[in-house]
Amino acid sequence: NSEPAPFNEYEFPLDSNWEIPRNTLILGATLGEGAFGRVVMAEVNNSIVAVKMVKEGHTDDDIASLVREMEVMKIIGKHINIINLLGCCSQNGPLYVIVEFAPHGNLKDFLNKNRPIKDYDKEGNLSPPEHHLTEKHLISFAFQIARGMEYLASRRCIHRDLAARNVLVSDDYVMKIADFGLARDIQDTDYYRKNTNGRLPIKWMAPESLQEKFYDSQSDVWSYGILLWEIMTFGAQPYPTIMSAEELYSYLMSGQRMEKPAKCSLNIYMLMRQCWHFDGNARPTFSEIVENLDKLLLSNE
Ligand code: ACK
Repeated sequence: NSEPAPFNEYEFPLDSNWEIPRNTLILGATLGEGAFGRVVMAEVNNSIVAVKMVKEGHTDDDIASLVREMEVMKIIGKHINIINLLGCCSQNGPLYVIVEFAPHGNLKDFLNKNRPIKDYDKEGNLSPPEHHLTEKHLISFAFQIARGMEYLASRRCIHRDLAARNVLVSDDYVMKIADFGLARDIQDTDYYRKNTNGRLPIKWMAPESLQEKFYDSQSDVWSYGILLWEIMTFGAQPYPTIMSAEELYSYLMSGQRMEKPAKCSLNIYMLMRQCWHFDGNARPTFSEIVENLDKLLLSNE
């Protein structure tokens, strides 16, 4: 004599500051699926939003992670260079966490798509692509991400997985840091495995994170340096020949670092190298990075 399954699997406390009536939300296409959740495009009050939810076959832990992510976003507050929380549907049905929609997808794919391609005309001359990204665009991307990270760091938020794949591109080339509210189980050995795209997330990790699983804002700065390298290479793979965490750690221990990308000014490369100081305290803070890039942008005008 089994009980019928309840319609609502879970109950959440109502937070009237954020609750959006479920019937005002029109769900659309799935944008993608992450480790524990799904992101769906939706419309609410004539604007496009992104909705985070758990997948079928989720566990209680998956629900708890989504709730935690939402609560972290509430506490952190708004900034132009992060994906902001817009609201939620938490009553009488599955939990929907409603966030800003970024129409141009993740920064890595965006950079790959906008890679400068050599276009030869009939005479065999090189012609510039119609709307190509200039160095100034690239530095502005880096500046905006540093601003978002400066804000997160000021709110005591450590990202732990800052990479171009976790930055989303909004209209007018506005950069928005995503997934900063995710609780990352850093004890999880899966973190050292290749992700679904075959990338090793270890390549963004600071030595102290690789070695001792230690994370703070200064280890985020290391990852920011790798992200800066991704920007200046239009989304290339860092350390293409390195295959394991052990190999990466000894490479870094011996003082080796990635070379200056071909189309990268010395100023920006110097900033990358500062972010890759073995000692976290010797790396610049996000505020210092913002200041540095602000000056570079002004001098580039
Ligand atoms: O990397 P993507 O193209 O961008 O694929 C993932 C997928 O959903 C699963 O996370 C995309 N995505 C996540 N959040 C948003 C958002 N707020 N706006 C647009 N796309 C998003 C993400």
